[in-house]
Amino acid sequence: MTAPYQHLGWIVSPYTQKTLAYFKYKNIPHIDRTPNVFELMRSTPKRVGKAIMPTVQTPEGQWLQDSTDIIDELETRFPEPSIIPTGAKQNIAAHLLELHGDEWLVLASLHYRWSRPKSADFIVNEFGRLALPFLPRFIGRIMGRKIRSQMTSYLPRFGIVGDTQKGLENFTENLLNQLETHFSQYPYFLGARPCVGDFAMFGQLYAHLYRDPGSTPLFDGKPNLVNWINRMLDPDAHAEKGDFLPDDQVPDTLTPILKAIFDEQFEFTATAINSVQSYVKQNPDAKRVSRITGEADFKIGGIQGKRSMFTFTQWKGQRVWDALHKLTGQEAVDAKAWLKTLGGDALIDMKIEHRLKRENYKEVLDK
Ligand SMILES: N[C@@H](CCC(=O)N[C@@H](CS)C(=O)NCC(=O)O)C(=O)O
Repeated sequence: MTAPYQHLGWIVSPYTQKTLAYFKYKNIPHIDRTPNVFELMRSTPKRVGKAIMPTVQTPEGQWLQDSTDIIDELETRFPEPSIIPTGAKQNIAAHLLELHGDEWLVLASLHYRWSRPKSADFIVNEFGRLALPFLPRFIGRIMGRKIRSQMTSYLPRFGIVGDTQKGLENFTENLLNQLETHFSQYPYFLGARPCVGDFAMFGQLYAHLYRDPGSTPLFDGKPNLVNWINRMLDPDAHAEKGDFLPDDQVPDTLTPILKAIFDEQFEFTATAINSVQSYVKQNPDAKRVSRITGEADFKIGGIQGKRSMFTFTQWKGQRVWDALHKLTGQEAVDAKAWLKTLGGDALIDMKIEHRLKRENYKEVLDK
């Protein structure tokens, strides 16, 4: 018998919850392991280049990293039921939601975790318990505090400082209300089957916002959103494997969410992608682009801030761009007309001449 997949990560990590939910939904035989601090700091960098989670080892011994690469690879190995819709609009919507969960909702996750003393205290304990399971709690807490200072040192580069914190709360409250309305009518984002966007959004919503005690009350009075979380957590208990909505329908209840993505996140995404494009134009011999390409203005929940632009944003944003720009003929015309109703001009007009790909767990220019 072949060894099952090994899935490594911590329950408190949103990207780990994303891939774990995927393994469960697809019924892929796997062992879910919690790496301790030694495995994380010493072995993981040898396997995938840095201390990060989640990581997955395939039965052949290959290591996969980045939740998106993990899911993409497993989709080729376990294609049914696919979490990537084939309808043009549904496919774009699924990838916009993926981008939103992975690259934008993470700001809210970080903000609430570290600004709510009840959550921060809970997480210091969790970090200690997960990193050093064999040592007494008080030693675990020392380690937990060390990880907390590393994590909170990242907040300014994501623009999570000063007034934007109020913006993040406006954004989160609106989003959760919109999700409650949506899930009161549909089991998943695009009907009776989860798409790649369900997994990305679930990771953030569950691992941080719902599970951390300081932000759990955000879910009060939102039974339908909580039911969706429970479906994502335990797909076996909700066994029927349904389909995406017919005729490439994207529910109207997603319209406010998609409009907000274009109004705020996508504007920043386009700026970050342009900065990579200009860098390559000015440095035509470059093989790599640095991980951070500079600072830019951004807006969240109506509040303006400044944050770093990550090259990674292009790699993830390319997936949405591909979903649109692979279309031809009437399908492309219809998709663009639909995107215009959502304020998606930045996506329609975006030019990506210099693409990025992932090689050895890093983003490099696709030359
Ligand atoms: N883009 C990566 C992000 C993974 C990630 O940021 N993981 C966090 C935990 S949720 C981590 O390990 N951070 C450690 C670090 O970046 O130093 C993915 O989708 O897998």
